[in-house]
Amino acid sequence: MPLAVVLILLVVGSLLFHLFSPWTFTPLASNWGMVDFTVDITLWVTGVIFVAVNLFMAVCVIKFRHKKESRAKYEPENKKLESWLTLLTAVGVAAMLTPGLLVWAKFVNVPEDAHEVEAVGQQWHWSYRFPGADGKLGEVRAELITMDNPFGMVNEDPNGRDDVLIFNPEVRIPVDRPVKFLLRSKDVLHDFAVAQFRVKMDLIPGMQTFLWLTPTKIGRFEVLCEELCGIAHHTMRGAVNVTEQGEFESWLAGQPTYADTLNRQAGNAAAGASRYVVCASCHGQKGEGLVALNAPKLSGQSEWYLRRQLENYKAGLRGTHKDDLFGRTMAPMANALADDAAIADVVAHIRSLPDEPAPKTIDGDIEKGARLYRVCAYCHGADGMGVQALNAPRAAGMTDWYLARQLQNFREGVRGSHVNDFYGMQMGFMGRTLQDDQAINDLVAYINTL
Ligand code: HEC
Ligand code: HEC
Ligand SMILES: [Cu+2]
Repeated sequence: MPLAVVLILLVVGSLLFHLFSPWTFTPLASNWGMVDFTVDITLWVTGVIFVAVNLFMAVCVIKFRHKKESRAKYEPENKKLESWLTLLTAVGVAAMLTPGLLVWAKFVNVPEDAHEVEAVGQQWHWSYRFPGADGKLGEVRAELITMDNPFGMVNEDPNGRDDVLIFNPEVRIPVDRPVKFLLRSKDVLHDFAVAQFRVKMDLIPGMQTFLWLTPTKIGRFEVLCEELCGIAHHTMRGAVNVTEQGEFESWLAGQPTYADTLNRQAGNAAAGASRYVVCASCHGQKGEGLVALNAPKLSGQSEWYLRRQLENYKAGLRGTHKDDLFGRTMAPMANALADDAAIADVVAHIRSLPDEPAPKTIDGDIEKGARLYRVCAYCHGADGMGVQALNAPRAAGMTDWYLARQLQNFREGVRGSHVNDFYGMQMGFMGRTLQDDQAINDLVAYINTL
C-alpha cells in the first residue's frame, strides 16, 4: 500500500511541478516554432505514457495485493492485448519521430535569399565575419592564423579584401531576414547556441558547419558555447543583437574590413609622448605607477591590452560602476584621447618606456598561491606574461597592490559586470572562484615570484 501511495504522489507531484515550475522555455525569437512543436509532441506522448503507466502500476499494487483466499492465474499470451499495445507504441514512436524528420528537412535546406555570416569559435571567445560588398567570403586557411591575422585570411584572394571582420563576441543581424551562420573552430569542438533561436550546431576544427534561422524579434540574445571546451568553457559567451535593417547597415558600415586592418597605422611614440604628459602625473614619468595616486604601472604591459582598456574606459565598459572609485578617476582621462590614432600614439609611447619590475608590497602564502594560480596559468601563462590569444594581460612584474584590488573588483562585480565587457566578464567568473582576501594575497604573492 505505501508503494501505491508513493507512485500516485510521484505522478501528482510531477504534474504540479510541470504546471507551476518557473523553469520554462525562453520566449521564441526565430522562425523555428516547429522545434517547439516537436518538443511539445514528445512531451505529450511521454507525459501521457508516464502518467498512465505509473497509475496502472499503483492500481495493480492495490487491486492485486496479497490476499489469503485469492490465487494468481497464469496467462502467458493475450493476442488482443498485445496487438493493441504494439499498435499504440508504434503510433506513439511515429508521432515523436516524424515531426523531427520534417524539421530536419527544413533545417538542411537553407532559403536562397539567406545572407551569410561566419561565426568563429576559439577558446574562449567568438568572432564574426561578413562577406562585404561583393557578397563573397574570402578564402581562409587555418595555418595562416596569427595574432595579426586572427581569421587566417588568404591575402591573395581578392574576395577577402572587403570582408568585414568583427573581432568581438557580439554581432548584429537584421530582423526578419533569413541568415545562414557558417561555423568554424580554430581549436577544439565548440557549439554555437542561442536559446531563443532554438537552433544550435557544433563547430568542428577543420570543417565548416552551418545553421540558419530568420530572427523574428528585436533584442539582444546571449550566445552560449554548448560544448564542453576546456576549463573556461562557461566563460565563452557572446551576443547576437537583432536590429532593424537600417540600424544593422549603419553598424556594419562602421566596422573594419580586412583591407582596413591591413592599412592600420602603427602608433607614433613621439606624438604619444606629449599626450602622455597628463598621464605621467598619476602613472609616473616612466609609467612605473604611483601608489599614492592609486595608478598602476603601465610600462611593460602589452600593446593590445592597453589599447583595449583605454577603449573600454571610453565606451563606459570600465570605470562606470558606482563603487569603482579608482576606475572613475581614470575614465575621464581616456575620454580625453579623441580617436583611435590618439590611443595608438599614447600606447606606442608607453611601449617605449623602460620596463622595470614594480616593488613588491604584498605578503602571502606562496605555496597556496601557486596552487591557486594553476587555473590562472591557462589564460595568463605559466610565466604570468599574458596570452594575447586568450585576451589575458600580463600580471608578472606589474604593480601587486593593483592586481589585488582588481581581483577584489572582479570578485565583487565592480569590474567586468557591464553587459558588453565580455573579457572583463570572463575574468569576473574567475574572480568569483576566489574564496577571500587571503586567497587573493596568496595569489599575488605567488605572481610576485614569477
Ligand atoms: C588622475 C589620475 C590618472 C590619470 C591622469 C591617468 N590615469 Fe590611468 N589610471 C588611473 C587609476 C587610478 C587607474 C586604476 C583604476 C582601477 O584601479 O581600476 C588607472 C588605470 C589605467 C589603465 C588600466 C591598466 C590596467 O592594467 O588595466 C590604463 C591603460 C591607463 N590608466 C592609462 C592611462 C593613460 C594612457 C593616461 C593618460 C591619457 C592615464 N591613464 C591618465 C589614474 C589616472
Ligand atoms: C578564461 C581565462 C582567464 C582565467 C582562467 C583567468 N583570467 Fe585573469 N583575466 C582574463 C582576461 C580576459 C582579463 C582581461 C579583462 C579585461 O580586458 O578587462 C583578465 C584580467 C585579469 C587581471 C587584471 C589585470 C589588469 O592589469 O587590470 C588580473 C589581476 C587577473 N586577470 C588575475 C587572474 C588570476 C589571479 C586568475 C586565477 C585565479 C585569473 N586571472 C584567471 C582571463 C582569465
Ligand atoms: Cu566552447
